[in-house]
This record gives sequence, C-alpha cells and structure tokens, in this order.
Amino acid sequence: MISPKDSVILWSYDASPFTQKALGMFAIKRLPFRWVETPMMPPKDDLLALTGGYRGTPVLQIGAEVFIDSQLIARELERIQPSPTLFPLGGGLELALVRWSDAFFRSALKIVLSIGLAEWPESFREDRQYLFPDIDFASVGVDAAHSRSQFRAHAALLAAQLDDGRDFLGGVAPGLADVQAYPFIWMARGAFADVAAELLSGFPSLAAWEQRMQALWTVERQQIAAASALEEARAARPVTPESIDQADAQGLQAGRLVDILPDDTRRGVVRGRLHVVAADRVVIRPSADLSYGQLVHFPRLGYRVTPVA
Ligand SMILES: N[C@@H](CCC(=O)N[C@@H](CS)C(=O)NCC(=O)O)C(=O)O
Repeated sequence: MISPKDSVILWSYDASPFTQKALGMFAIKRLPFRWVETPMMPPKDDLLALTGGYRGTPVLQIGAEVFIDSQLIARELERIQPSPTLFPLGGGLELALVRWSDAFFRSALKIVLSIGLAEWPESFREDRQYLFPDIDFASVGVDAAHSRSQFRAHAALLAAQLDDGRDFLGGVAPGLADVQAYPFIWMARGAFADVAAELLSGFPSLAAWEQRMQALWTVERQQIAAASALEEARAARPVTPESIDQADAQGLQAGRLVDILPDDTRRGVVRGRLHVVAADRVVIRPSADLSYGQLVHFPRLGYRVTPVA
C-alpha cells in the first residue's frame, strides 16, 4: 500500500510567495514530494477539475483528498509526518499568524504594484486587478510611501523577535512562524531589490535570520503531469469520515449544498455538499460536472461558507 507520505502532490507555481510557504514546510520537514506546476493565471482547467473551482496556489493532493490553502497544508503535513514539527509554539499561535502574514504580503504587493505595474503584460494586469478587487491598481502609486512604511513596520516586528539572539522566530528550531514571514522578505528581494535593501536596513538580527532561512529552503521534488495526478485522484477513494460539529456557528448540516469562497481575493467559488463541518475546517464533495467523488478541505478562517437556497 502506498503511504500518505509517498502520495503527497503539491499543485503550485514557484513565483507565488504562498507557494514558497508550502515549500518552506516541506523543507523544514525534509519531506520529498511530487509536484504539478500550474499556470500563474487562467486557464487552469486541471486545477479546477481537482478543486471543483478554486484556482489558487498552493493546493495539496493526497489521493482523492484535496487541501486548499497553506493553512491546511501545514496541518496535513504535520499529521502525516509529525517530526520535525512545524509547530514549536504549539500550533494555534503559528496558524493565527496567517492574518498577520497576509497584511505583510499586502504591504509588499502594493510596493510591487507602485514600482512595476507598467511593465506587466496587460492580460496579467487585468487578471491581478480582478483577483484583488479591494486594491485600486490605478492609484496605488500615490500611497507608495505609506506601503513602504507598513512593510518596514512588519520587518521591525521580526527584528524585535530575533533581537534576543534566537535563531528562529519560535526559538531554536524553525517552524510555521518563520514560514509565515520569510516568503515576503524573499518576494521583496526578488521584486524590488533596491527598495528592499533600504526598507530592511538597520536590522542585523533579521539579516542573519534571512540567511538561515535561505539556507533552509531546499526541497526534493519530482515533477509530474497534471493528467497523471488527476488520474491518481480518480483511482483513489477518499478516506475522511463524515462528521459535523453540533455547535457549529452557522448550524451547518451534513449533505447541505454550499458555496465556499475566500474572503480576501477572488480565487474562485466551489459548490458542493458538506461532508465535514468543524470549527477549523469544512470538507465538501464538489458538485461540478467534472467531479469524481473527491473531498475538498477548506480552512474556516478566511473562507465564507454560504448555503445555497
Ligand atoms: N490564504 C491562501 C492565499 C493563497 C493565494 O492568495 N495565492 C495567490 C498566489 S500569490 C493566488 O492563488 N493567486 C491566484 C492564482 O494564482 O491564480 C494561502 O495561504 O494558501
């Protein structure tokens, strides 16, 4: 029998800092994996067939189970290989940092937009404006100084944590807290190197941590075709048992038809019937035409579940 470890497949593209989070998790766990490279923008038919309609990156596949968002990828990798842990601080705190991490990302994204938007191909610009409806690409340059101040303020928090001489944010070992932070320093160095050098100056403990994180970020992966990953999903059977939290805040019940979508960017809507309802996740069986009985797991944090009338 193939073990869950051997069957892990990451669907992603490397330019995304959120993909980098997933890569960092695999690196900390020294866990080899298989990888399907997805396009950066639609069409993404293979990924949509897998997820039932979610176009984002990263997504993890284990047989006929699909895990949306870096939050659930962290939990799943921890489940299949507990050591070395991603959660040296206990788990909840490191997972809660996802919202802080998103704010750090947005400060970096706005700097990218204020500097490089004019160079982007029009189709990519239009796609990204669609993805981020709350950011007005046309006026983001006007607010550039503020965005830079926000990015530097986030970096200063990291330095404050590291100034006591610890190697990683949680102490002696790297963990999910580091993974929530490093990709945006990486993004800044790659996308706006000169400005990043200024905004990250004066933080020696942060610079030393950055070197350690860079050294850590190596992964062992084998690229496979989307078609063979989908074939594997079709051939497998999902294993997660049905379960419903009787204290669910929305009173959701098994079998209910719902739409699920991220509450920050337009990464797609997935319609399906509820299979698991818990405080921290929901699992559905997508009802899209192309579905083949897979189970798709979504975090509750940052995702809106709407019953379909
Ligand atoms: N909260 C999600 C955020 C993922 C996310 O926003 N990914 C971006 C890439 S930077 C995305 O999917 N963009 C749309 C696309 O790639 O099609 C996570 O942590 O996985």
